[in-house]
Amino acid sequence: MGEDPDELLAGLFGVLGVGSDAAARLVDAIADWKDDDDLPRVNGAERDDYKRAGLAWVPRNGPFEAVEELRLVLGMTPTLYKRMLPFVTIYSQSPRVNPATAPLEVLLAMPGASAELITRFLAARARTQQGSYPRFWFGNEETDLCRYGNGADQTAKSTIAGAKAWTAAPCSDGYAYTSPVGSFAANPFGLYDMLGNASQWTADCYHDGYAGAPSDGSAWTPGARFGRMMIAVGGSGPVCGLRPVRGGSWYNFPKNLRAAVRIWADPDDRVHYVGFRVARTLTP
Ligand SMILES: [Ca+2]
Repeated sequence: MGEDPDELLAGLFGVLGVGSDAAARLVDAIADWKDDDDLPRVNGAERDDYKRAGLAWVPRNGPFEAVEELRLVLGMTPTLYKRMLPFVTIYSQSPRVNPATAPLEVLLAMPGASAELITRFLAARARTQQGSYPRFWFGNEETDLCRYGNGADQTAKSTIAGAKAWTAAPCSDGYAYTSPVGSFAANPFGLYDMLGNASQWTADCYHDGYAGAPSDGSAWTPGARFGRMMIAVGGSGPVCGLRPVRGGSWYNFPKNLRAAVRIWADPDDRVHYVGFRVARTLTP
């Protein structure tokens, strides 16, 4: 969504119940307050208008220095000022909306926003809050892990020498080490072994965060910047040296049997708990 400040303001006034004519006057008056000339916009107000209104002050003709200045803009009422206060702030640069934290009123004020779109967006945003998803794709119970994948479990504890002290799932999945593909229940997409058994190589280059990641599900390879860990292990130059592995393995305890948990590894590494998934692109 675009973020033209005037459109954003007009939208906010609309959400706050201001009629469109009054909103247009306020938007222009606020712009006139900030711009450095004395030429009023079509619906705006400059020095002469303030004088004609009998006010003791004139527009600043510069950026707002405090949000309280809004009270002085011609056409602003104390009631409206109070109502818009929670949704406005003074920016040193151009106004921006942070969709991750913006309240409903501001989201609705964004150009192109519709109630339906914002409702869907808020539902999606709520799902990204901590605790809004289960630990595992099938729920939260560690005792269910043994139905859906092969992790460090009671079988491993009783079979593998030195595993007695492992933190393991409180159930037996029947396999101490790797298991044949498809030994456990599939997920709702029909995919097997999405947690446990062997951790999966991914095509992504390792990044230390998700900012800038592709949103279409494609591998994050071009222009890979260094993650902190790549620097820590002495990587040099813009290469894709480390790649994430995900999903956990027969060797991992419940905390790490999740797709969201990733570790990095060098593609040259050969580790007994890391494998790869063969995929085929189907044409409809
Ligand atoms: Ca196991």
